[in-house]
Amino acid sequence: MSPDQLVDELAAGIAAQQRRALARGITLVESSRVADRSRSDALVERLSTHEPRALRIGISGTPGVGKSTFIEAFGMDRIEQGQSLAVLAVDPSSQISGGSILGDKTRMERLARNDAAFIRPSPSGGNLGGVARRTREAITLCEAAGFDSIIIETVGVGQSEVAVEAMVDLFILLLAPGGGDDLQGIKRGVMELADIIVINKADGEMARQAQTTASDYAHALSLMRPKRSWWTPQVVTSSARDASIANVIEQVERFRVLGTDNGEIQRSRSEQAKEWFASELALGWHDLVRSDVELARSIAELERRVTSGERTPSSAAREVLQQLTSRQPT
Ligand SMILES: Nc1nc2c(ncn2[C@@H]2O[C@H](COP(=O)(O)OP(=O)(O)OP(=O)(O)O)[C@@H](O)[C@H]2O)c(=O)[nH]1
Ligand SMILES: [Mg+2]
Repeated sequence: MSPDQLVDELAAGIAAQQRRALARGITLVESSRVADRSRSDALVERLSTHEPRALRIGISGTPGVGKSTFIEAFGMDRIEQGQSLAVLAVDPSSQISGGSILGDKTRMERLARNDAAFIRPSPSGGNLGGVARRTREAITLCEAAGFDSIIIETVGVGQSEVAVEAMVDLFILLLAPGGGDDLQGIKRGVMELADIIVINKADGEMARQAQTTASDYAHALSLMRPKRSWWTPQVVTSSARDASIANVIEQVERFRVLGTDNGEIQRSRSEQAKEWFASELALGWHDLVRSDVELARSIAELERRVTSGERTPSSAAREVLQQLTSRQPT
């Protein structure tokens, strides 16, 4: 099969909502083979739309806080409402721990068996930047395959939340009850990313503690500058065990309706696309320099001179750019 035929076939299959084509398409965008890159770009370009179709939801939280269990409950609820969803599980620790993929499969048992759901673990290869790059494209493919919601699950390790937040419409942070004064060591910067903070496992003995924790966070949030002009971050309690995730669903729906009606979800996507373009350019620049021995050597030499004070940073930078622009295209 010629490369073009492959792209045609996958694009048609994905648009026709075929699982197998979607899975193969995601494998293609995740491929690190140079030869696959242009096909993958062609496929993504073919399938991207400017109009938001699905709601893209990021869900993050520390290991064991209940992300997978929550997503299963959330997903089953959506399915009962006649909707479909895709779950992309990005695990930045997968190389070290062997990943939570097995755990996720068992904890999302009902979802995994349901035809209205599509679950896909994303290996990170230990490179978070790489994950972000490919996960965005996987989202595009899932959206083209017609899912109503796309969930990106990531284990919170600081950096991963930032990467995920930049590719979703709505960011949910799951926290455990308790934690006391230091607010569970959650960095302020991560809290600021959240549209909805869920105090999870609000059941049994932890139910009351969860309420206190929710008040603490609501107070902390009220002192921060809200991320969006049109949405005040919400703090809600939730329990997947008691099947009481209605609080969260209500807020997600409110967000979806508001953000769709006022056009802000669309606007935020345009902004994200612009930033994505900038980061692709920066990454491309890195790749270019790394693969060009002569240029890399010259930069290393200029860096040495800048460090020793023989050259100024700006003139050295200009020299590199001049070298680049004076080249004959190969
Ligand atoms: N009491 C209670 N326990 C819960 C709830 N949700 C999840 N758990 C339990 O918490 C543990 C971790 O749940 P997971 O859903 O696997 O958590 P996770 O955040 O996906 O974990 P990782 O993927 O390993 O980061 C399991 O033993 C669950 O049974 C809840 O709402 N209430
Ligand atoms: Mg999990």
